[in-house]
Amino acid sequence: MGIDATAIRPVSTVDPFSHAFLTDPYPHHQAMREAGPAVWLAQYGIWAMARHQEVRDALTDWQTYCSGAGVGLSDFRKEPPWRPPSIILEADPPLHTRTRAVLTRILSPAAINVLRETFTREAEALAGRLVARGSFDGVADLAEAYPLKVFPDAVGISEEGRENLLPYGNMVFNSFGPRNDLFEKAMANAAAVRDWIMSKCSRAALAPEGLGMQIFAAVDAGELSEVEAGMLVRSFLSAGIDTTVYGLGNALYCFAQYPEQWTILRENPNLMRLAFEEVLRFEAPVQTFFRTTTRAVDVGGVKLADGEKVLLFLAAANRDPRRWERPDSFDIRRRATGHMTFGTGIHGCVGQAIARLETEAVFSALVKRVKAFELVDEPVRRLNNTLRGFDSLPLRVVPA
Ligand code: OVV
Repeated sequence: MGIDATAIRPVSTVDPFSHAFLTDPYPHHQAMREAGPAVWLAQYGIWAMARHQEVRDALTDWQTYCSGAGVGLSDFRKEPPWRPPSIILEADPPLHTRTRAVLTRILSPAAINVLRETFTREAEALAGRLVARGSFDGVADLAEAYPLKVFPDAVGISEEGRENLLPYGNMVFNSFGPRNDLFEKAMANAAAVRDWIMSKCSRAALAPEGLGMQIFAAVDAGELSEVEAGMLVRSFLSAGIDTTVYGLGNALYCFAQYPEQWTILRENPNLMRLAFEEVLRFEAPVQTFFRTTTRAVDVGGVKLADGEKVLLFLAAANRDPRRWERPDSFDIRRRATGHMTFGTGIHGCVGQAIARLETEAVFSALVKRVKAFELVDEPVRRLNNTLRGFDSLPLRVVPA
């Protein structure tokens, strides 16, 4: 009872959702890693973890660190969520086990490989057009254009209204943070965007052969209800676009910033998969996710109570010097697998095969055609409470 004289509580006053932090998070990540295995963020009354070991341990212990109370700052047990919770992302076993099994099957590497021909053809055509133009915006013309074409096609949704997909992703990923300016701005026009998304999630709206209709096949097999199937299509449309858009943009940025790494890739195209892992480690498109404790837990001597929000800094784990040599250098030849950008454990990214396929298709098409990328103007960041990436990347390419 009473005060535990040995208890330690590292504290930080930093706001991880401020413009300053989001613009350049890396010095703050370092400070949080050095402050302790878990750090109390006084401004929000939450815990944060920034070391690789602790982030990994939390992600692999879903019994202690649950997702059902939401994977953002908001605690769904205390305040109503802005939309009905995702039945995969914001769910725990046993519900999660059942929904996850369906998506694991539909998005398995073997199932996704069926898309390779189409994805490659689209990437070759787009890369050909852009390299012929010579200069373009790496974000609008490539990082957004490509996923916005191939992913909705693969899911099987209509062409009409696809301009709602990016605003919806912006809403979803900003909503994991506090109700700050980024959140409020993303929610402008929320009702119309949400209505369009939901209208695309029904059986009637989906093409017969797509990934969306494959979810409805699981209803016919007795694995899901009709309503649950629609909710999982919503998960595709929530998680499937912005993540890859930001990932492709960050990859372009890395290769423009470190041209010698592009040269290495051109000389060894077999490094493609490793190179993508290194982009994900070095400039993680998804920076953070929250969990909520289900019991009191001791994290390396720091005591967390039951029912507390824990902010997991995936991107800080990715540059933890306890885990990585030269963590702040972008080196496509390193073994970057083990980064936390896809998470790990039962909630580890279920769409990673399709993310890898998109990136491989785009960069295989570029590696044949582009000798070098040059930034012709300052890249402009697009700040987001969860994602890290760009609003524009004014690029010129030197053709191969
Ligand atoms: C991984 C992720 C991100 C955002 C939304 C969802 C999943 C969802 O299931 O809605």
